[in-house]
Amino acid sequence: MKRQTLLLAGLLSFNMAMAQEIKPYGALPSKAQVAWNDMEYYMFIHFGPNTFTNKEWGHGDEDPKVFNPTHVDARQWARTAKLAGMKGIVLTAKHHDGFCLWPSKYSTHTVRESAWKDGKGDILKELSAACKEYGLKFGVYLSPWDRNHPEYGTATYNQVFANTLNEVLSNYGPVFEQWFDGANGGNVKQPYDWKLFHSVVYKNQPNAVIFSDVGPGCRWVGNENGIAGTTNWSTLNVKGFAPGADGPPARSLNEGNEDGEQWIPAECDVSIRPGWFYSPDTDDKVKSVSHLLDIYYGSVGRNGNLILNVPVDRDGVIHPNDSTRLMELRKVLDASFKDNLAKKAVITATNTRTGNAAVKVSNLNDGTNTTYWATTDAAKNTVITLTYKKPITFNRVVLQEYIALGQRVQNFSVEILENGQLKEIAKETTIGHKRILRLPDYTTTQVRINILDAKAAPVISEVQLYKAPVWLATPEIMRLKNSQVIITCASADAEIHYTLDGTEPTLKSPTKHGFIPPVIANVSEERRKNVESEQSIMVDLPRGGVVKAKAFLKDGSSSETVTANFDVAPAKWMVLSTNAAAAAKGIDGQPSTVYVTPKESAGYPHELQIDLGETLSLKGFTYLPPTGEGAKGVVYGYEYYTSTDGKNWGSPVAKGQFANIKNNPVLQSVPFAAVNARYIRFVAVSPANDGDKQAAVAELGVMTR
Ligand code: FUL
Ligand code: CA
Repeated sequence: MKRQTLLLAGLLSFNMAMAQEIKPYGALPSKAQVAWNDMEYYMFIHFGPNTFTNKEWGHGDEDPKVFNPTHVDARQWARTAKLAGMKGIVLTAKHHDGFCLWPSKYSTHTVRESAWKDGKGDILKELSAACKEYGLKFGVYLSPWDRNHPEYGTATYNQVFANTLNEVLSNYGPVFEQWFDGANGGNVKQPYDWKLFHSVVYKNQPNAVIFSDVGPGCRWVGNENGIAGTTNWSTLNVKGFAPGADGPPARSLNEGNEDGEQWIPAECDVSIRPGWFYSPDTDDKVKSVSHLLDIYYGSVGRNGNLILNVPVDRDGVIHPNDSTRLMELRKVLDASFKDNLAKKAVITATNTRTGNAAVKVSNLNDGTNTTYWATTDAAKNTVITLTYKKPITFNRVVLQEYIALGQRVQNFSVEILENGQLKEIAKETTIGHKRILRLPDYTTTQVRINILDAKAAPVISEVQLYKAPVWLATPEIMRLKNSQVIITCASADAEIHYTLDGTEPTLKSPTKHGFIPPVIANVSEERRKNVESEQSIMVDLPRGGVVKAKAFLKDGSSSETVTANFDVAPAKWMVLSTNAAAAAKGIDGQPSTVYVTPKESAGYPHELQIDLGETLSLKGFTYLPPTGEGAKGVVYGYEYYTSTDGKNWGSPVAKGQFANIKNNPVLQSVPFAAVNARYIRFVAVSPANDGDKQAAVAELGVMTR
């Protein structure tokens, strides 16, 4: 009898413990993936022969002697990353040209064959040591696509690549991330042995997170702009998909799959310049702090990690334009997340789970995401309330889920108390590792977070509120077809000043207000949201030139300076080839209007003939492809002809492929030997996306300087 009672009591307490324990939900992260998500922000470095040849994709036939940085300083890279608040560095150990930044035994296209340090150097050795010194994690990018290796495209190449990987992963200490690039723009397609490659990674680095379109550690976010979906699940369905061209659709990569079968969180990759490799041409095109803030909130703020590329230059250091920008960004981020106002709140919640010692409401505002709060399993519509005696003003909400137990929240909203009434100020979907909402200033004594739907009992680790300082938006410069330059600024009350002689604008530089023509539709949506008033300035620039603009506030504060370089304006240009009316969109000065060849046309090649209306000495051309998700008609192979009479075109003055244009559809500049011409002919030879029959031109331009 006595024994039976004991047994019963034991069973009862066992049942109670079962009820209190939080059952994990769905696909779960590994310990390494949780640690990886906590890193949030780290550096990407592209460095190699392309740094010296102005290329994005080297052909592998370049003389290794071109790689000759004058004073490589990997400690400067690491110091810059550290001061920028980054947690690690991933380096392109081997890009598509096959060039190895270490003296690999398995290649003859390496630093050993280069002019740098008489062939005795090793970039991986220097960087891994510098990372260790500065307390940063170290990661490597190795492209399986190899345009140099003689065995590429043969049955023996996979083993060569496995050996190469093994060499890198066994010689330079711990590696937190192995970056596998899916790109393959060549004619030879090698069937990769991913199983073999992964086994080499895990054998050497069991805690490495493997990046690719389909993970398994983390996934590409589907664009090279660094922006994740507002809905972003860390789970993904990967059956039937492979890295590269066979990857999941862009939307799945961007938003994940709700209830996806594997935990493969998003990593947002983007370069601080238009291209991934250094080029002196982009020294004045380093992204503004405003743009980088959009990226930060669009990645870290949407349950993604941000890997920001900062290319090393020809000297072998991070260029001052880039490092200065990183420090400016750090300053703004530090100021934005300095004082967590949630810590001062009285915090309460409906439906707090009882009987589980780990669950506490006070864990929600203790400043760490290792502790959490949770509801009972049955709870629906849970509310977390932050109450203040005196009103607070905030404009950022940070939420975190305790992801070790799975991603759960599907819908939530934020409300404040205003004049005794509850007012909804935001309604969003997923949270995941971290969600940051950028809001206008709100002043209130009560903030409510409503968890509206969740896959299972919500488990939240942090609720934070901040008041970020206002960041004065950078002016935007654009030129219309009629050669008028318009400068706008999205910050209310800002006064724009500009220069046309390359000097830094000051309060003494010219300022002149015009009106905003309705064509100015291409300011980013993020920025539009906060627009309260806009102003614009018009300057006529038919022959081109450099425009610098800066916004100033009455209190003396100012924005960053923005620079735009224009060549001859398309004011007199006319399309001579077919579909002239539609094709005019390709020469209207507007990046947002795009000429796409008709759907029913036969397919490639396509061409555009233009009368420039005058004879010019041409030194190159520019092609702006359409951007945006699923853009049709991005051109890969091209030929470019010129003529003095519009009839005789001769042989092309330039031909080739726009490297990496599929994933990074930015402005392409192709220089060629100077030639006098009045007519130009752009031939689209092949598409960037296999099977695409259409060709598209957002803008075609000439280079006369
Ligand atoms: C892409 C590559 O093709 C680019 O060159 C760059 O390395 C980028 C990060 O990944 O797939
Ligand atoms: Ca256009």
